[in-house]
Amino acid sequence: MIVSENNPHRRYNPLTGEWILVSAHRTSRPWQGLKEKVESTRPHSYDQNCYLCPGNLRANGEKNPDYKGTFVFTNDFPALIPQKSSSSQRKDNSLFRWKNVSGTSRVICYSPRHDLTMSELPLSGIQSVIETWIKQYQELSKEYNWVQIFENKGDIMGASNPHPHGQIWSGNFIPTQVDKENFFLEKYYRDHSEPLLLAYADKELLLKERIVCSNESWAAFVPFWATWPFETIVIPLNPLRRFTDITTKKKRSLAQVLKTLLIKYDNLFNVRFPYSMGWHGAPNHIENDSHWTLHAHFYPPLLRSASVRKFMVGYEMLAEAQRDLTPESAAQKLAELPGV
Ligand code: H2U
Ligand code: ZN
Repeated sequence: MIVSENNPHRRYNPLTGEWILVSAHRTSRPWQGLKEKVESTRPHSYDQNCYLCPGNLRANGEKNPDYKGTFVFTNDFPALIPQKSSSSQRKDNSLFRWKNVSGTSRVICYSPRHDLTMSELPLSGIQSVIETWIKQYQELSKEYNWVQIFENKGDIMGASNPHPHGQIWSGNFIPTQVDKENFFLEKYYRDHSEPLLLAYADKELLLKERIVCSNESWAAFVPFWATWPFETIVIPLNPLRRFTDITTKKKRSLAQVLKTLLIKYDNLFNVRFPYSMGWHGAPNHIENDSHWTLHAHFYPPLLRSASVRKFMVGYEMLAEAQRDLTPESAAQKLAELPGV
């Protein structure tokens, strides 16, 4: 280990240029604060009040088809909508800048089953979700610079419904987080002549300190610079810049790694493990994208148990992010758990 684990130290996130404070000794402090509600009953396989179940009415009165696999529809309350005058930009005062944006928001139901989260879907079901992500990405990329595929899972992450679903927001602009990654990935590529994330994954596979699970094509790590207690990053082990580069074989192996990772998450605190997750790959219509590697971030909020979450408050809001549990202990805990 190159850092002294138990002494407070800072780690650098090469994807964002930000530092994080690691104070491992604090995990033993007492907790008398908020305990999250832990769901005690499982949902049924069909819920007549669910706006995502097959055949049901959505909030805007539209009826879902009797779908059998995945189902995608345009969000009835979209954050982004197609707009004509999208290039207009007001800059008459540098303190009050704003831009028009054009885009679209979609919802993707992973399965007709109301009760199964992605970890509980069969491998073929996860593969269908991956195929839907790719198809949506392909279609939306024709028009939009950035296609953000993501999922909020669990009440604690603001998911509005237990029915397994994710979202896709696409727009004609590069969002802030992605712009930051693009900047740092490009800088690393200029300085080292290799993509940052491929170099990082190679090194992690040799070090074996933060691997959660892996196969011949993909690996999940708790990144050295993780902010959330059980944050992970899923990286391909060969060059893949964007979703459309994934071959059939790599779809299968991605489904396997996702399934193992998600089952381990569920086994950690014996709950349907909540998180926000999403995919980052090369933005569309940029001149050079050799520095990009497709990858997924998983940001779970839980810290010590199903009911005690990590809050990003105080020092984190005002100074910089801080974590108690080291990324190495988090990875070890996850690695040791059954993935089946
Ligand atoms: P979240 O669970 O991550 O909030 O995603 C659900 C989305 O589904 C949410 O963005 C949309 C909400 O706007 N929605 C519809 O489009 N139609 C509905 O009938 C209800 C919810
Ligand atoms: Zn449902």
